[in-house]
Amino acid sequence: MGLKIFLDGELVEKESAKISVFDHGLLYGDGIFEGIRAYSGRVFRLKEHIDRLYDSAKVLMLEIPVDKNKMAGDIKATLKANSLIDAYIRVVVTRGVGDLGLDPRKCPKASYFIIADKISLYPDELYEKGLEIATVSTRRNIPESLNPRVKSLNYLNNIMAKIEGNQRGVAEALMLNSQGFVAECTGDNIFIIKNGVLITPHSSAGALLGITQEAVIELAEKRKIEVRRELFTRYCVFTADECFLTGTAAEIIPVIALDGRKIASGKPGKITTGLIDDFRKLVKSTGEVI
Ligand code: PXG
Repeated sequence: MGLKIFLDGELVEKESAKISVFDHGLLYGDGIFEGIRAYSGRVFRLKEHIDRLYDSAKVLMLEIPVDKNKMAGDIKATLKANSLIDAYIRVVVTRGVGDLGLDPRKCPKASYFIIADKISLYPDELYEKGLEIATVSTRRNIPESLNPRVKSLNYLNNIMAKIEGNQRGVAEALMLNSQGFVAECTGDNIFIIKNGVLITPHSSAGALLGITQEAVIELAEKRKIEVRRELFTRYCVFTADECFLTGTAAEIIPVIALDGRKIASGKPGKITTGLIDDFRKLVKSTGEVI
């Protein structure tokens, strides 16, 4: 039995899950998405992901055809239909089918689909050894044109940054904002630790407000670690005691070097590894049961 995809109200086989070439999600990148994970039969922070999806829709004046409860039910139904308890879930809402021309009024109804599939984890080795990252020249969007808090189908600047990272042979690329402050990586938020204080850029620095980022801040506060959301530069990363990235796909992954400079000893730090342990416990013990 093949993978079942939820597409506009029904579960269909992967082979028949198709959208029109006139969908403005494809023609103009006019749409939004969420990447969610389920662990051991529980969807991690489902409410937060759904809230962020509807907030993104609000900003784009995109009317999702169902309410939040129905969306949550559809996500769980997709997991059940595929007998998945550990999964990666992709929810996509597009502006829908319309004539050529970018005016969204040409699209009478938004479309949405849900893909739930097995997760492909990064190799364990990466979590033990840590990543080397590099700063790339592609800057994060300026909030005045497309606010990075909107998780839209327009990921081209992140993709350009990823290409630069690939060319430099690193697993993740660090993106600065237009003023040169550290914003985030192409699909992850960044944290540094200096003198026992955990620091991550405020979303106004040009970053997505990450759900894993929020969870990590809560875990740090439980450990009585001081947390600050503030602007910082590459200098602060070079001279940090520890550094790590967070994201639904990557979870928490240590960073051991930036642009050829080792961060501290060049090994994952103690606070980072402690937070990784806490996070692994958290995802297994919380979340909405499927
Ligand atoms: N910044 C950006 C630009 C992202 O796209 C994050 C930070 C981390 O946010 P969360 O809420 O996940 O902690 C993201 C998340 C994928 C994929 O398939 C991308 C993300 C999440 C899951 C899967 O590329 N991006």
